[in-house]
Amino acid sequence: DRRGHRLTWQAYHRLTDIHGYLDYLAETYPDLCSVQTIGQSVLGKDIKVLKVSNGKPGNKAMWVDGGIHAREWISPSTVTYIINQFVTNIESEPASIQNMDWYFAPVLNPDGYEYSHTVDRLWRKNRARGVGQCSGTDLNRNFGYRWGGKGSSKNPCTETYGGSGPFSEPETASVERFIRSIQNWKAYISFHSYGQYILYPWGYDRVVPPDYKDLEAVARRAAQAIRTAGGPSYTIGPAGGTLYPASGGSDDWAKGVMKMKYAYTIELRDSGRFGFVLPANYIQPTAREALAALKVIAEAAYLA
Ligand code: ING
Ligand code: ZN
Repeated sequence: DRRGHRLTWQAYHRLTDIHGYLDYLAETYPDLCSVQTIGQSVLGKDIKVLKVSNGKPGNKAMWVDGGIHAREWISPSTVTYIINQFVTNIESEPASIQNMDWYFAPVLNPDGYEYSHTVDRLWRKNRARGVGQCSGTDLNRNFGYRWGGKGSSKNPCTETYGGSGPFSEPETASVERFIRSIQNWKAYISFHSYGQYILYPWGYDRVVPPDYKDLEAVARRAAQAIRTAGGPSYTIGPAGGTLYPASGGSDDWAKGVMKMKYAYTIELRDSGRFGFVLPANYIQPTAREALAALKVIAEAAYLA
């Protein structure tokens, strides 16, 4: 097939291969999968979302994204691994997975992802041209809830530059527009690396939302599922209090503005030995445990 093709999880893939895989799924499983381009990056690359749905009216909706940060290659790989498991095994999955509208965005920062493959392996931000010599906005400081507060910078030369305003970047603006166009969201999950954390709002400061006990309980069960799947220990807690305060994060916006109850940022492997440059032989074990965690969140969202 010229357009779509399969993928493996033994190597990290370039953007065109990941997009080709999404197209392949839509062609091969038209009753289950569809691909939408929700917008374009700064440099004009497509931002693609794969919807996996049995089409039942009244399904709840779940959002899963990866690749907000360019160098965190394990994140897009994990999202495509999860997609593959769901699509090829849908009839053996529980109701919480079958009767749910899934929206997967494996690479939200396509320019940065390609730049990290071709120029600078440790690039984090998007590729917006700055005013001076510094380029890039941190997309995980550019979402519109408590934008510009603690843990984000006004200086375009820093790694946590939040942009000129909330949703100033086409990548985040596309996500906002798309998520606003759909109702019935129950959960938002964003995969990052590294550190092995399951984090929930708030990120903007060391405070928690009123229903944090629900988020904490589900996070605890998700971390336990990771251990049961043979994975390592993941630390759970509110992002601001557990890692560091960071305003303008995607999960804060998902919960604070879009009212998606179960909003999580999952920091995948490892705990620092390889960091962002995680060898490809870790893709499958890492993605397998992430799938176990996601299933726990899906079950809670299904019942919510
Ligand atoms: N860590 C996240 C970051 O954007 C984070 C931590 C999580 C911030 C949730 C805000 C909300 O800095 C990585 N590794 O990107
Ligand atoms: Zn990240």
